[in-house]
Amino acid sequence: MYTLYGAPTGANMAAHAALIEIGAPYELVLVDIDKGEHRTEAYRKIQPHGRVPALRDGDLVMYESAAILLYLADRHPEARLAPDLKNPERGLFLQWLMHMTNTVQEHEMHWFHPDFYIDGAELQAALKAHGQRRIEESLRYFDGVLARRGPYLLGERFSAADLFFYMLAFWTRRMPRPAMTFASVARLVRLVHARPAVAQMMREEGIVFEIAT
Ligand SMILES: N[C@@H](CCC(=O)N[C@@H](CS)C(=O)NCC(=O)O)C(=O)O
Repeated sequence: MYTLYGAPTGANMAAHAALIEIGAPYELVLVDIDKGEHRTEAYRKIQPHGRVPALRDGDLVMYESAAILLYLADRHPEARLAPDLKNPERGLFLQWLMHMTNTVQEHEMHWFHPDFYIDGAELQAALKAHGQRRIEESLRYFDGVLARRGPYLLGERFSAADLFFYMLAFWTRRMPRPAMTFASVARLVRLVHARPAVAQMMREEGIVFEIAT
């Protein structure tokens, strides 16, 4: 039995959908960020940095959404969420997952939370604008990759990396240039959005994301 700690629309979305794809029993524990539950001493014993998500699997407690996704994919090879260790596609899978978490997700953080990085309204506005430009550059880049060898990040094969991509794309929905305005990105988002596991994840988190499929 897994326990996933998360907040609606938080960085837990991809791991949450993966748990459903896998069909493993899990409990979703919602952490109320608005009430500051993520900063309590009790929650910091689970996630020392006061962030969501975190995953409990027996004695293991771990965090970082991409690491959780990889862990789940590897623990359940039958769900085919990641190419296996001997498959050369594994390299690309890792590349996309790492690139998304340490580059694209970071630009999104600059847009959502410039206050985490720098003090002063003017500097924060500049960082936010910079983040926005970098996100758009990333989306344009992914759009080209997916146009050439989509519809998924690994071509014809769906993987956990697509769940992570979906989460990042979802977060852009209120940005000046949302992911859905890039044709091949939108095609991937629609495919992932149509998966029953993703629909269930959205229901369980109480998220409404209406896109034409
Ligand atoms: N790199 C981390 C980032 C986690 C993260 O920033 N989570 C946000 C929600 S999306 C959070 O907990 N924010 C609360 C806060 O930082 O105060 C991951 O992907 O797990």
